[in-house]
Amino acid sequence: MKTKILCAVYMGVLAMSPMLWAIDAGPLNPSNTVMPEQTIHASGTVKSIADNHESVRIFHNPIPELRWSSMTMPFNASNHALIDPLNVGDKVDFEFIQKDGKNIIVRIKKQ
Ligand SMILES: [Cu+2]
Repeated sequence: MKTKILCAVYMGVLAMSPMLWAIDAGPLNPSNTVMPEQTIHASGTVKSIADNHESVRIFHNPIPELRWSSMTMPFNASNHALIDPLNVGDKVDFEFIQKDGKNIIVRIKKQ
């Protein structure tokens, strides 16, 4: 009896795994590398700037694309030169990509 249940669970996992793979493989799909960069647009206020200019904390407005409500959170910069002109308190429009669990700003400008 127990074996039968375990077997059923195991088959269920096996049946699921291709779907999990498909979701997992999405960002690594080679076809994505030739697609134009998929960026997410947002706006907000610079709350703090890392000394090395490689990241900032931004209070961003809601981002419906990601179902994010407004919050203060860290963003990395693809290039620290993006951060150089910024000051704490600046209102900004920016675009970022999501990669390896990080939110990486690729464009940012003061409003
Ligand atoms: Cu956020």
